[in-house]
Amino acid sequence: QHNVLAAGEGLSLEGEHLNVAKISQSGKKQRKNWNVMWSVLTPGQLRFYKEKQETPLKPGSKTDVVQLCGAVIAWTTDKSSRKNVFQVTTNTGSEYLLQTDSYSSADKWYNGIRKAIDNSTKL
Ligand code: I3S
Repeated sequence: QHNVLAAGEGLSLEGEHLNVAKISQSGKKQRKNWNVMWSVLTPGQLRFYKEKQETPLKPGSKTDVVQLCGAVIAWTTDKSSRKNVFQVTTNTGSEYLLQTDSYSSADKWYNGIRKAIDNSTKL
């Protein structure tokens, strides 16, 4: 059975500043450090840019590319005192907290990332 889905439909979110804290890298816990990142969701990846105009391949780029295939997403209330926090855990054991004060914006990103995970995981 085929799942009919227009290419990229509902799977991309372009450009918004989100608060991001990477709390684990390859299964190793890291000190929580919130950064404002320009966030872009594409069908299989979540990208965080330090600058809005940053080009991905610029040398010394702070861009972080989160592979969504096999990732897990969940709202969390016990990893931060902030509101509207959700966690994305990659299949390589990196953990990111994402947050924004606007619930509607957080919910939009949560749902977009959840769909992108579902779609990249079943490919
Ligand atoms: O889970 P924590 O340690 O309470 O998280 C806080 C720390 O990351 C803190 O940084 P310092 O450890 O350098 O003070 C941040 O300033 C806080 O924002 C973190 O707590 P929230 O509840 O904002 O995630």
